[in-house]
Amino acid sequence: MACKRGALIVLEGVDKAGKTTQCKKLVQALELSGRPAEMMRFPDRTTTIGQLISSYLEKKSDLEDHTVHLLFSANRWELVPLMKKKLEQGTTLVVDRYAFSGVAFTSAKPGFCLDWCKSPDVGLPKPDLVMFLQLNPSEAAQRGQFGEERYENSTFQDRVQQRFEELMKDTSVNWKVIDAAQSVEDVHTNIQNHSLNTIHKAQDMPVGELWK
Ligand code: NYM
Ligand code: MG
Repeated sequence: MACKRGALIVLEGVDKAGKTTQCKKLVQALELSGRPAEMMRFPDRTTTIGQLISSYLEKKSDLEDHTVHLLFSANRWELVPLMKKKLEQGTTLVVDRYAFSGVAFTSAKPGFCLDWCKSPDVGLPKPDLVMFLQLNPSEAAQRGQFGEERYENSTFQDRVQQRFEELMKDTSVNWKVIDAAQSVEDVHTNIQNHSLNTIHKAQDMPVGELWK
């Protein structure tokens, strides 16, 4: 390798856990310390597929449940060439949601099992680290109202949380649970420590394949 590769770092968690805030702070901190880093988020609503997803989430359109699941996955796959390029160039990617959200949200719907939900994402670039921002539902509720988008209600979010817990039993993924009830700064410090450790370890390893 001409240069050390970047790390693929994912933040997951239910809504209101602080993922977006923490992704931004992490990218800023890495950049300040001279480590190239960029933020990505899924769904990426800017692509053609992303626009279909966005319209579904905003309840402007209806899509059959399997169909929308596959669109979320396709939206990740379409960005894989770019992700691989960035990682190879030495840029660390800090990603706001990934395949784990995909599985947790669809499998929270009736009639979907974890295995079916995982299958379209098998083989995606494997995150070197997945940090789960843990926040119990009552604390999340204190952070304000849910928005108007699909899935943004506490009954559904409870089911999503249970599905994330199932996914976290998989020890082939490098999960770290972060207590998101701490202050923004304390959560950040925690996340930064795990990330620096991961960036260091990942640089000499090839990027893996998820769930393979
Ligand atoms: N979501 C996100 C899914 O249902 N499947 C997926 O694969 C991904 C990545 O989209 N409620 C859901 C979770 C969120 C919603 O996310 C939009 P955000 O981070 O609020 O834009
Ligand atoms: Mg949201």
